Amino acid sequence: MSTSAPDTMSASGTFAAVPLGGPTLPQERRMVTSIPGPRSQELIARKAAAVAAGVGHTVPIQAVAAGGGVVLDADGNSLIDLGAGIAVTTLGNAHPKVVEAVQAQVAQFTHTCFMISPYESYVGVAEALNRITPGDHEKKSALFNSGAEAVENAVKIARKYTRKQAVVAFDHGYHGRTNLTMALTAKSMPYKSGFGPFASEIYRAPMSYPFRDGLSGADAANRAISIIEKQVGADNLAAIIIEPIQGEGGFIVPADGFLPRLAEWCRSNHVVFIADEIQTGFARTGAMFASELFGVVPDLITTAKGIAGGLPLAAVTGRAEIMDASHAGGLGGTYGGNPIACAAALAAIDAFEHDGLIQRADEIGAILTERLTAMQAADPRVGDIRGRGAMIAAEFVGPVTGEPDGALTTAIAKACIADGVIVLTCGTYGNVIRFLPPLSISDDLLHEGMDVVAAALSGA
Ligand code: PLZ
Repeated sequence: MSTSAPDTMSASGTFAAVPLGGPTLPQERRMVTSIPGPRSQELIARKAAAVAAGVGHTVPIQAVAAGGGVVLDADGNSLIDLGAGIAVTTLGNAHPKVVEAVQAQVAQFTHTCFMISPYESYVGVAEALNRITPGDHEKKSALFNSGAEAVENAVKIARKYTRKQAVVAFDHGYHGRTNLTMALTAKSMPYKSGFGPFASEIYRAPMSYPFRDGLSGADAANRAISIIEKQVGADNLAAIIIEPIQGEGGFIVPADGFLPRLAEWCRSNHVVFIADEIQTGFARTGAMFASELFGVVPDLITTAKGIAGGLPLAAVTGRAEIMDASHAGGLGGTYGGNPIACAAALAAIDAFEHDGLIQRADEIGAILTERLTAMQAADPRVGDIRGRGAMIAAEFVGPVTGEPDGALTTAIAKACIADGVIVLTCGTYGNVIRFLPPLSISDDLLHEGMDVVAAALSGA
């Protein structure tokens, strides 16, 4: 790690010479100031004065560029990125293919509204999603702006198709912050507290959480199905929605057999099985979609985050007969499938399909797992290590009690950030650190990041 000031900073303190993101940024952890440095502090103060207090932040820096495996701040610090903007810049920030596609499109036209004057890139993204999502049945897609909006629309579509109303979501599930998706989200603080009343006809079933419930997939599925049958009734149930690996809820990987059994129950009961792959999609888990890892073919799948290399885009993709149940004009939105976001998505999907990223996710996962396993062998506070591909987490517990240790987790995350490594926490009990690096990170940088995590753990 170099501590000298970056040669890219001009006398006036601007970053004229810093390449605008992309893999040409120096791939190094470089701490020039403590975090936050003076320029970052200035921005954080302006933020406090100008931005609503409810919009939080995890890393107190002013980001000025990002690419490969680093985020640069305005003070010249270069932080190792193990969060990818919450699983968004899976390809790497400002990926050259995405930059090129966006630049070409933005100079051509920025908006017509697809519902007014359709354009090719929207249709191209729909075709690509229909092709790469699990299952070889006939599929259709609709595009939106955010994950929450995609989830809202998946529920609309399922209700219209089944002519039923109830929706089941799962313990620890996260589906967004809009009114309907808050109702689907499990955790009260910070997502729901004080923001009710919530949408009606939402019910919650127990998740398979092997580390805490010890149940087989079949037993966990039967437990959930029994509750659904008793408390909701298949006759009333339009859909169940589940993240194949839960994201915000703690990177919970269900036991084998859990998802297939639920999907099969849905099929026999005219209930739409919705896989929320907003966090797990697009090579993140070492498969194009995590559903594939569990052998399930969802009726509907929601995607966002990694889909467009950082531009806001989201989608619902699924069985044509379900997707087509809505009347013309029933689905849409002014910006849904914006042409710049669609151009970015076409470039991103091309990279996901052709640039070896699925394999890279597994390589990154192997390094993360090996490093965390070594930490666990030396420290019983590392209770569980889980995940797939480049979506790996460690759950921290009291070594004797096995109780969640949120305070320890917060302390480790804070120490990592202070030392120039961006990590994110998650979990119902706030006791999970999740690792979601961009797949463009180098092995060396990833190892250096994990060295910092290991030091933070032993110091905490
Ligand atoms: N479904 C599975 O992971 C977004 C939220 C961070 P939006 N997760 C990050 C936060 O604190 O707001 C997410 C997800 C899953 C839905 C969503 C919602 O996606 O694009 O944030 O609306």
